[in-house]
Amino acid sequence: MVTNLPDKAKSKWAEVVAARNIEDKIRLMKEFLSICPKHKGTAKLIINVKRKISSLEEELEAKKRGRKTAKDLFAVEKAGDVQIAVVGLTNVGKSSLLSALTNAKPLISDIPYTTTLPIVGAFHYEGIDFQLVELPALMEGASEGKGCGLKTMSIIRNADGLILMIDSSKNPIEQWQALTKEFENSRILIKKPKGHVEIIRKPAGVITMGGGGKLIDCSFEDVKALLTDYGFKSVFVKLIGEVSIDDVEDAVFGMSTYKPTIVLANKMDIPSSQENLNSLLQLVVGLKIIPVSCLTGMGLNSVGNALVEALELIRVYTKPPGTVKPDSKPIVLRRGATVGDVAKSIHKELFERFRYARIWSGSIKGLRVGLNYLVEDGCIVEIHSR
Ligand SMILES: Nc1nc2c(ncn2[C@@H]2O[C@H](COP(=O)(O)OP(=O)(O)OP(=O)(O)O)[C@@H](O)[C@H]2O)c(=O)[nH]1
Ligand SMILES: [Mg+2]
Repeated sequence: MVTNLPDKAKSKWAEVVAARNIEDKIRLMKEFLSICPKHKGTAKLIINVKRKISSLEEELEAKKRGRKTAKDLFAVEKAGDVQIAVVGLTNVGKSSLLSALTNAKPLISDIPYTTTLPIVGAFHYEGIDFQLVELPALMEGASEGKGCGLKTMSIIRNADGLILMIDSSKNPIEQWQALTKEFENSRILIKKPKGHVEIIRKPAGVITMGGGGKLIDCSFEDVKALLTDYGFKSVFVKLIGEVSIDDVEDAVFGMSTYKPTIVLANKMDIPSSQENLNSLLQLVVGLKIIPVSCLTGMGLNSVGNALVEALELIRVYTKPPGTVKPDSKPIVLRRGATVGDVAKSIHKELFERFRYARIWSGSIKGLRVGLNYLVEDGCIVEIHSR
């Protein structure tokens, strides 16, 4: 729904965007809230801005005290190729999953809320290094901050994908509804949207647009007018898929984010679980649901491939010119990646000095290609530079 903000509120948000320090941002966001009209179209926006204010206030407080805060303890440094957050209500078996798939040794217990801080483990699958992060259990109200919910949600927002865990021995519908309610409130999308928008700042210049997607209900001029209203001057508007003017406005407030997700229906070793699994399969469409048991290991060997498919990961094996064997560790990219992306992920200079590449993939044997050539899973690339 379009927020239909009055000009005064739009230009106030432009001031928020331009503010350089935390104190100013908090003050301006509060001013924004005081002039933002309250109606159905702005309800989610208002919740979001309030959340941003409380998170900034906490950051400010922490700076003043100069001490380690819960936020620092929650900090998870990304490692490996892909970061996956493991999310679910309490006692569903998140720690048991980390223990079964990774090198981590989390405490497993039937006492609720055993895991209170993120736990990290490395999971290797066919050349891909996944970093699994068990998050403290979500509870009702997490999206409003209950049980460190804001910090948990911010790790989810920053992750590359999600594993949602359900305890199949308990009512799966209630669990599903509880989880998806918190995601909706936090504007985290777990099903692939038709399209989405990223607003990328440029050091200078004008508003430009690209990315391969298309606008469905407006023109580039409309997008430019909207962004100018909000005080954006030099940005690149990246369109992915089919995008509406509402999606563009959403991106202005940095709201919706899509996280590729798979669902693990755990504890399938318990007899009553089968019936619950059937209800879950009926309720949840459009997501991969894998029945597993972390206790017996059943189904866990499907997790790696399901993540590859949900995140649309591809593995590219590079080899220096003149050699025969490619590197054993592939470069991990997303579907749609090009030879240029491969070069960039090896070294910026290799991209800048690029001349051509040779590709081996299925029946293609040493084909000479340029920067825009789309790479496929399992292909071998040899890059020639100046
Ligand atoms: N029968 C059965 N029990 C399981 C399975 N997976 C986990 N459990 C049990 O469920 C309880 C909770 O497991 P945890 O792995 O600690 O669950 P968690 O989601 O990490 O829980 P919190 O961190 O406390 O939110 C423990 O008693 C586990 O032994 C399973 O596949 N089958
Ligand atoms: Mg745990």
